[in-house]
Amino acid sequence: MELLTRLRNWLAAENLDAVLIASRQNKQPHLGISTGSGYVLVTRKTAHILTDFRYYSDLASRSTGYKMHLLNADNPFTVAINRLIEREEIATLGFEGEHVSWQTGSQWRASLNTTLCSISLDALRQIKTADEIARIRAACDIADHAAGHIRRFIQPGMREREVAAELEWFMRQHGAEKPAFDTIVASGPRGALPHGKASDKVIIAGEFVTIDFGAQHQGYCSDMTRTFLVSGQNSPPEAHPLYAIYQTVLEAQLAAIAAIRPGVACQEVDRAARSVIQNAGYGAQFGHNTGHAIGIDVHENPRFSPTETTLLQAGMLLTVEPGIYLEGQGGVRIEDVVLVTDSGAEVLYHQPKTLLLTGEI
Ligand SMILES: [Mn+2]
Repeated sequence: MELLTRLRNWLAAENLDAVLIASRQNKQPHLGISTGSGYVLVTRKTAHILTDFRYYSDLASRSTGYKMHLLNADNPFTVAINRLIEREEIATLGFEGEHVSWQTGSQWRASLNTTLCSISLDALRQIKTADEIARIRAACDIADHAAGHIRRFIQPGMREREVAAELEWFMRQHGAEKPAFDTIVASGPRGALPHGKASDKVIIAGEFVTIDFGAQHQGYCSDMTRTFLVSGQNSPPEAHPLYAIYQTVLEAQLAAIAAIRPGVACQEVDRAARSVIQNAGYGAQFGHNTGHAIGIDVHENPRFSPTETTLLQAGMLLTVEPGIYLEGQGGVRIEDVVLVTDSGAEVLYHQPKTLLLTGEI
């Protein structure tokens, strides 16, 4: 009931009689599954799930505290909602304007007998419950384990796509429902592409390879990046031409983590990382945010961006992932998921962050 209590406190604060939830991500905590179909309606006193034949019995068996409504040709959405609007005297109804298409919104405005208000439920998802933290922790454990496996697996001569396939297979075998997003494997010059999805490029000895991936577990995501040096050349990691930028990214990543604690503005954490990279002369080669919140979606709010003024609170989970990208040469990114605790930050991964060679134990 914590979820509904939180939502009803929010309804009171927003002066709304009810909220109609249509987005996959905001329905998930109510439904227990991820689906784009169906709706959740929460009023000050009651809660409803409206869905069709395909989901009805599954959702009815999962949910407690919600009245179930079967949508079909005799009871279409508009009729069912208008009946509830009348019965529960809903004068103001919040809906997720950023998730509802213009076409649907226009139709609702024309057909629903209430005043519609565009709202965002993002803020309600920023502080995770103990159950959500446990699920994200488990998703992170799968990724952490997979990072160690894939580092030992990578050999010169493999294609990036083979590495991605092995990584995703491993995560599935260890409890992931699916990858949290398209796996990035970017080797050599492709490392300069921050979102270089795994390609047919062959990985060569002496290249850096950046792997950015995550697991979805029980509906929650992890997100992790490590950059490795591909073995097969005899020179030590310290002799690599990109070693200095690796060390700079690592220093920036550690500085950002050290800045995290409740009450600190997100932009201060971004600044902690960005100033290290700027002072090393690579400010222009770090063209993205330092991190983002994570949960049901891989990318949630708030962000560790230069302009984000949101203050950190215990129970938030965010990534810390600075990088440096040198066009034509390669790149480095290192990413952890961090839980904001009462006194600071807990990093949810245990894999080392020093520059490591692939293949070795
Ligand atoms: Mn990320």
